[in-house]
Amino acid sequence: MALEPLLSPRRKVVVLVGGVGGAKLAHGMAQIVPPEDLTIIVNTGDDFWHYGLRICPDFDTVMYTLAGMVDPVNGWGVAADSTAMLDALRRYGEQPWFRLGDRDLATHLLRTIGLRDGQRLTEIMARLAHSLGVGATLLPMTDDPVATMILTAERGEMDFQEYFVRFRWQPTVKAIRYAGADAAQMTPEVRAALVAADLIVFGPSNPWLSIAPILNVPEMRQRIASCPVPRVALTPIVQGQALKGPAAKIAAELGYEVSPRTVAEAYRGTINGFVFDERDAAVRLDNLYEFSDLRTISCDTIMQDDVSRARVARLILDWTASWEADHEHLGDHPR
Ligand code: FO1
Repeated sequence: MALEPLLSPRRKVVVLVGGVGGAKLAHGMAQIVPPEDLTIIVNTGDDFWHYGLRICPDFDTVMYTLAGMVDPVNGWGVAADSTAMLDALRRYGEQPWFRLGDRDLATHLLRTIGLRDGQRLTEIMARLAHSLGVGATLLPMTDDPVATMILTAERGEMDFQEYFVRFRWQPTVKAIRYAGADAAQMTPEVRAALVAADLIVFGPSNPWLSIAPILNVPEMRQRIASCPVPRVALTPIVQGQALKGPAAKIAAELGYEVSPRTVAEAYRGTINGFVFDERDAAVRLDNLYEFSDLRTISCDTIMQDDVSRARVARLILDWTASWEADHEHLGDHPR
């Protein structure tokens, strides 16, 4: 649903996201940024093989959200999907712990066949997203396999979906690694989007589970850090709690203070702007990056509906547009 037309000058916007939380901001941006100016780079560290199918939960979550067909209750999967395939698996004695709906299955089938035929994930998903009517460009962070692995105190190391879904993020996290990230390559599409970007936004996604895998793709962190444009992150932690999922629990388990300060610290060296929630106005964010002039702003970051998503997106666009009067913060070559 388009709201008002964009008043500030047209800018190329790149948004980095994980799943449900990030998809909300991506959706807010999609309401106010022309599709040809919007690129969403999506975490693929959550991707895994399941019953012979390649599942890309974060990508699909963003795609379904922008297509207006995401399940409104879960925030992932297809709205009003049926479960005949899962029921049939149970009749064979299987105990499927990952809920793949019947319509959702079509996405996994076509993705898996495309990969088997040697196509790149970027190309396959561009085709599927286009078929669903998504106008913005959605890009996997890389075409190469990267797997977020969780070292837990109780059960040793496990892959992300086991930790997140099978064990309902209850095990204690001791460490996280991004297997395959070292060998992954940045795609030409991601590189081109970053080169053209006038604004880069990190969604209110989990810094360790969703954004860090993206930043760990070789070249990614350096390229983003050296973009002479506003690079703004939103906190997923509000009033000591995660907006959704295990961000607060993991922060505590890794020994960090559960606050937006920790989120901003996680992005040190990469961002030059940070959005935190007005409910955390008392949290001291000054002196965060002593020598780097991190700009901060607070607002109501909760994005419950279409209107609040567009409102947060608009705030980021307007706030960062106002920086352009002051080029010093953006490097020598302001866009
Ligand atoms: N999350 C769950 O908590 N339980 C599920 O059974 C589940 C199935 C699922 C199927 C397709 C899909 O695209 C996403 C799915 N998710 C499920 C969400 C997903 O595991 C997480 O939201 C992300 O990986 C974390 O960002």
